This record gives sequence, C-alpha cells and structure tokens, in this order.
Amino acid sequence: MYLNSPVTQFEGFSLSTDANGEEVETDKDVIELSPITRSSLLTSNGDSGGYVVQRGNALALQKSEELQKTLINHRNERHLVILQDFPDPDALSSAWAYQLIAQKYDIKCEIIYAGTLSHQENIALVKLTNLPAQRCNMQTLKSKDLLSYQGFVLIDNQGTTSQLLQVVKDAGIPLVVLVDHHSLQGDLKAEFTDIRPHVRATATIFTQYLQVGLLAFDSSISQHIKCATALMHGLRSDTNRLMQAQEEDFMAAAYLSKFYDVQLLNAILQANRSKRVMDVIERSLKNRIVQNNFSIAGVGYLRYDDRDAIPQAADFLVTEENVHTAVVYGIVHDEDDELEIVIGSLRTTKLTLDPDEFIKEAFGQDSTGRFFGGGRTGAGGFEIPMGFLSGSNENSAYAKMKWEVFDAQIKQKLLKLVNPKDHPI
Ligand SMILES: [Mn+2]
Repeated sequence: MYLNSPVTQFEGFSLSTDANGEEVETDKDVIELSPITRSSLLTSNGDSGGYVVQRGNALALQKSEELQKTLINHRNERHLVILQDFPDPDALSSAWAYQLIAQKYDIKCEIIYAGTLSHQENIALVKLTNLPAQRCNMQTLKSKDLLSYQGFVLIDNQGTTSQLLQVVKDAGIPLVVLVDHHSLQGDLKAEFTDIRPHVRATATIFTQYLQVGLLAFDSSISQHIKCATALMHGLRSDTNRLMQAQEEDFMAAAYLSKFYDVQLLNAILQANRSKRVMDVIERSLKNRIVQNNFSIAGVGYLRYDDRDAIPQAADFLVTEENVHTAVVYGIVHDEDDELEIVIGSLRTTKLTLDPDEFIKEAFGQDSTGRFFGGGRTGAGGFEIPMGFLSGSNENSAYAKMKWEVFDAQIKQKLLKLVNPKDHPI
C-alpha cells in the first residue's frame, strides 16, 4: 500500500522526537570528543517542550562529531561533490555549506552536476550568490584527471538521480560522505552517512552542523551571508515555504535568520518564468484529467533546458479545488545526444500519501532493480529512459505515436493506484 495510515505517521513522528532516558547516554558517548561547541544546540531549549528539540539535536550533535572525525581523516584531499542531475536549491545550498565546512579541514571540493539548472529561481540563486556549482557532463568528468580526487560526496541525493555516479564508481573513487533526507534509496556505503528522512530539508541538517560549530558563520563575511541566504532558500523551497516544516526545520531557519540577506532572497524568489515554462504550464492545464482528487497531465515533448517546467506545472495543478495530488510528465529530449527520457513530478497536499511509496508502486523497477523514482514529504519524481525508442522525431508521425504510447502507459499505471477498484488485480 502506498498510503500511510495517520497512525503510522504519528508513530513515525513521535519516534524521532520523543524524549526518553537514552538522551543522557547519547550525550555520554560523544562527550569525550571535541572542539565542537555543544552550547548552541543543547542549552537553548530549557523551557517546557524543549525536550522535543533536544532529542533531535542529540542525533545532530552525534552526526556532527562523526562528520568532523571523517573530515579530519581526509585533510588535504580533493573531493567531488555530486548533486542530482537537476539540482534544486536544497542541494545547491547544502553542497555549498559542505564545501565551506570542508575548507576548514583543507579539503578542496568541486560541486558538480550533470544536467542543467532549469528552474529560473535556481539560475538566479547561483548567479546572485556566486554559488560555486559547475555543470559537468559525463564526457567532461571522464576527461578530468580522476586520480587526483581521493573521494566523492553525495548531498541531497543517494546517487540514483545522477548520471555521474557510474563514472566515479568506475574510477574507483570512494564515497566519503553521504548526507540526505530522502528515504533510503539503495545500498551505497559511505565512510560517513547521515540520512534523516524525518527532516524536511538537507539544508536543515547542514544548518545544524554549522550551529554546533563545524563552521561558525560570521555576519561580516559576505560569503557566509550568501550561503546562509542560499540555505534559507533551500529550506523554504523543500518545505513548501515552511508550511511543511517541522520543529527542527524552524530551529534551523531561526539560526539562519541571524545571517541571511532578506533582499537577496527576495531577488532570487522574484526571478520570472520563461515563456516556454508558461507554455508547458498551459499544456498541463489543457491536458489534465482529474479523477478521485488526482490531477494527471502529460505535456508532450520538452527541451532539456525546460525540464523544470514539469515540477512547476505540478506545483500549479495541485492548487486546484478538490485536487490533493498532481502528477505532470513529459518527454525531455537532449538535442545533442538524441537522448530522450520521460520525466515526471508529483506534488501532494494529502498528508497520508507517501510520494516515495506511490511512485515506486506505480512505476516499479528497471531490469537492474533500480526504481524509476522516489520522493519525500509532499513531492516526488520519476525518470524513465526511452532507450532504443529515443530520437527520430523528425518523423512527426513517429514522434506522435511514441508520445501517445508513453502517455497511455503512464496514465494506466497511475490510474491503477488512483482508482484501485476499477483495476482488480
Ligand atoms: Mn532536499
């Protein structure tokens, strides 16, 4: 079943936040270490109800100390920080925070992604803050001197959404650090792992690392102000402007509020949509079918650079009355490589719908056992490579037929879950 019962959700929540006697023990384990300052996390919540925060923070503190040890072990190395092919603000800002932290341990990090920055806000974020992330496709990465990197790092992803993973694996580069808040996607082993699916944004996790002293932000350093602004943007965008934020996320936002630049954030948020994105949203409106409070829309073919129009269309469709979940998908084509891929986004406001389970159940796995997609609270996505059927779209009859087949198949798979009664197994 893809639906979590409200009870399960509640239990999941209380498990991660409940106070109990173990807390003291957890503290004891780590108290021996560390130059990390414990004060900012653990003493700020002495009032009633503070235990909820404390419990989460004991984990944050423990993880920060583990991360610090790992960084110390890797002093003077060079690492590749790999983001998903189409990085979002949460990934971009968290990677930047990681780079700044690692710098303190004389580790040089290059932040790379294989796809493109498609969302207008992401382009604005990178430009306005000088965020040090670089596009690097598979060819470019292969042509680098891969022996000069002693490790790679995955942030806000677990390798399943990056084409670059295989290249670094083939080159024998070890996975040093893995930090994410999506549900567990595979069996990648990292020297340091911090996967916390109950936290709403990776930016929250990195803000906690900063807060306990892995790097002290200084409001007289412009780079710190910009990174704090980026983290605030990442945190807001992964929590639906804090609407889905939990206490930990709010605490992180409160910390960032001491450093971030409101005007800069405003400038990032006011980036305008391109006409092509508006056209995709228009297509999604025209093509949508609404059944059982699900709105489903195929938008046909899109250019690679406009890929982010799909989640934006889903964001829009989910705002319709009597709709709690929207799924938008299209065929994205990369003109250079004749490569085509079906890309889809899900947005939901239904608390009991788990996007990760929904997408995994709807689309299943490929022949290697890898799921076509997954998700987190409120949002999910999927990518289905078209392989042999890619290209030849100059034959418009073929292109049309191809779209119709994929459109029909995706709808069938989704509607099986939307109207389970109509599709007895
Ligand atoms: Mn995220």
